[in-house]
Amino acid sequence: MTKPHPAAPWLPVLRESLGPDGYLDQAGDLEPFLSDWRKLYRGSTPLVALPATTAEVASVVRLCAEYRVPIVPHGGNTSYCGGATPSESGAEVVLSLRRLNRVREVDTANYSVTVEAGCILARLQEAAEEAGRYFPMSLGSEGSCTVGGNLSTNAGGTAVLRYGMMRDLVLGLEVVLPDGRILDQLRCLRKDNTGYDLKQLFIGAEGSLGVITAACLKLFPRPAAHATAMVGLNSVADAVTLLGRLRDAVGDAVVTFELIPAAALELVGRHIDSVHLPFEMPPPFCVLMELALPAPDSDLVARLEALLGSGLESGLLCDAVLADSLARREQLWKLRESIPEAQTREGASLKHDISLPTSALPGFMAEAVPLVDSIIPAARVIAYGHLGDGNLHFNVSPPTNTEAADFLEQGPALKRAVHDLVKARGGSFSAEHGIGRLKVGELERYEDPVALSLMRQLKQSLDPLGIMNPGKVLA
Ligand code: 2HG
Ligand code: ZN
Repeated sequence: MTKPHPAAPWLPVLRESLGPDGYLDQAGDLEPFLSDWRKLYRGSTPLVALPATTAEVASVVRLCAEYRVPIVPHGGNTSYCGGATPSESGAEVVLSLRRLNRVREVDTANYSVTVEAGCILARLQEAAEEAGRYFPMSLGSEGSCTVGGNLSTNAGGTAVLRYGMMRDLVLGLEVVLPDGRILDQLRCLRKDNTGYDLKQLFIGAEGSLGVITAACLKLFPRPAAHATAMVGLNSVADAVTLLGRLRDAVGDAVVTFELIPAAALELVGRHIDSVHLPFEMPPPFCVLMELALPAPDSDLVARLEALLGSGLESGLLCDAVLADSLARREQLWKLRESIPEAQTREGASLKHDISLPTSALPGFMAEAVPLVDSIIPAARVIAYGHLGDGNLHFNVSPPTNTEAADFLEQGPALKRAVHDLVKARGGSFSAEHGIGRLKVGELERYEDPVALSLMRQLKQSLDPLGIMNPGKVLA
């Protein structure tokens, strides 16, 4: 596909249909839409469409289908895989959902909320809170990512252990199909066995099968009691054992269980202002854990304290701090949430968003760390994150005093080795960040051929013109 001629017939038609507030086409205004959050890609586009209603999205898509113009749906631009960035061809229209951002309805008795795709996640959390309810999706980028992006990438975050991924939070969906028809599955039902569950097709499809315009999502009782702690451990195996003990003791109250290796805390301590490192002697691993219950429960902290006490006595834990105030809780969370930024400030890094059965993580780590060292001697493995979900951000920083370019040259070999090992151990090379443009080749390489061919058939039957986010998810 090549850049449209400035007199391409569809440009004025699109402008006319959207109205003066409904698009951007000046170079300065287009700029923020041309590159992804990680700056892996830089594309180009003649126009960013800004429809404000589902009907307007449908008419943009209908016109694009008529003129065979590819569409790149765009939310908060926080994708880790370049899923919302136009290609370099300059022939694709960006479709920003940011004006389609209303919370349409909170149904407190049904514990549900109907919200439009461009709504910022933090705004949705507030709307739930204002209604005395709770929306649990919690991400580092929640102040700028959108519900449509969360749905399209099936976002994860730090409360998956208790509440599931975005897919698990969806009751109904409204989608504009690649031919401009509106698929109305916006039912707020927990039970609905009426044939194929079509909405699931569009969740995690990264805009390649249609444009999600609204969703009905589950709400929950607001947690009223919290207990937060950071503990020190000698190994990943001990962390897995601790998780089992916690779940046995308090069940679903375990919301968060995040692994933080010493190397990650070291980066945070060096690069992030006003952090308080919890332990004088940094243990090989820390875990940030949070328990929560909907009803006020003054015992929750005491129960966690007792559990940690017996963990210390038995030698499972080497250290522990319990948050005894809101300020302390926030300090502990800041240590975890600052890791991505600290690693970015440290310089180049190679990221692998992997998942395995939680039980397989210790064995994986035992093999993966020496494997990294055999490819890039003295590279620093910063494998952190959602251990409770079996999902680690197996990120690698260069050995100290290494040129970024020399290090990054090893990226493809490292990725191959890490992903091969993940595959061999029954895991996934994309746990929560999606495929986007970055991992199209990985999907081709690792996905079951029957699954891949079904995916291609679905793409072909829903989007025969190939105009929905081309080059993302599938080549
Ligand atoms: C997190 O869990 C994010 O903090 C970012 O998913 C992970 O930077 C990363 O690799
Ligand atoms: Zn993550």
